[in-house]
Amino acid sequence: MSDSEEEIKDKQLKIAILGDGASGKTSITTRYAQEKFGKHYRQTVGIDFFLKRIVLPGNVNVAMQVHDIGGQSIAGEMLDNYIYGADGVLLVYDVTNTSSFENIADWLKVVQKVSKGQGPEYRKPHLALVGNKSDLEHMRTVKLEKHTKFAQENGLSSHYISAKTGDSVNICFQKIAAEILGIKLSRAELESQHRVVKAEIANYSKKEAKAHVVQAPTTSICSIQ
Ligand code: G3D
Ligand code: MG
Repeated sequence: MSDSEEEIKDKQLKIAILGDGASGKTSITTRYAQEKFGKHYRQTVGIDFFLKRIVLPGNVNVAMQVHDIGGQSIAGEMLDNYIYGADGVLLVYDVTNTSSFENIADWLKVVQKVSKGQGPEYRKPHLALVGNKSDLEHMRTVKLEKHTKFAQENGLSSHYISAKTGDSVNICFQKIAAEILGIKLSRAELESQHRVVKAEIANYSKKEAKAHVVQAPTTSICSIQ
């Protein structure tokens, strides 16, 4: 077996989801990791994340570690911990809420500040601009051109998704993971939403008032409220 065949292909990516309150961060996390909408796990202190395993072309197994910042505001003390070491950051806004889009510039600054303070070995995260609630097209207030311009000017990848319907959620994460790892997705893969293996989520004690996410070697565990 050649070296390249023996190469370990398991990767883990840390993905942080940032954006204004009510832009849909928790819904996106829940949709992606559990393929559900509306049954939110409750946020708590500390770092909560879901782990979802996907397979990218070339049989690259990727564990997507998705961090939802919860109730953290833009000035939150814990925020830097979420951002630090992230391979990818989703900057989420609500397409029906103009101020959530305008505030993306500030969220971006927070991410850039974390990168700025690091040494030369620090790898800056892939940045993605995510317009959520695309199902509410009729209520959209943030024009497509504004979204595209901001993404281009700031070197962000560009995505429209709906956590509610699930539209483009998987492919958004898939594209971001592929981009980070330098893997090219074929057209068929870009069109397919079915390369996801499985989200491994176990019910934790319902008695717990707060959610806990415990990282186990092969799965993530969280409580679902
Ligand atoms: P946050 O975690 O960023 O604060 P949430 O945002 O995920 O809690 O979502 C805020 C509200 O927006 C929720 O409504 C949620 O149901 C709704 N929402 C999230 N994503 C979508 C979407 O894609 N489409 C639509 N139509 N609504 C969405 P409530 O009423 O529960 O506060
Ligand atoms: Mg939330």
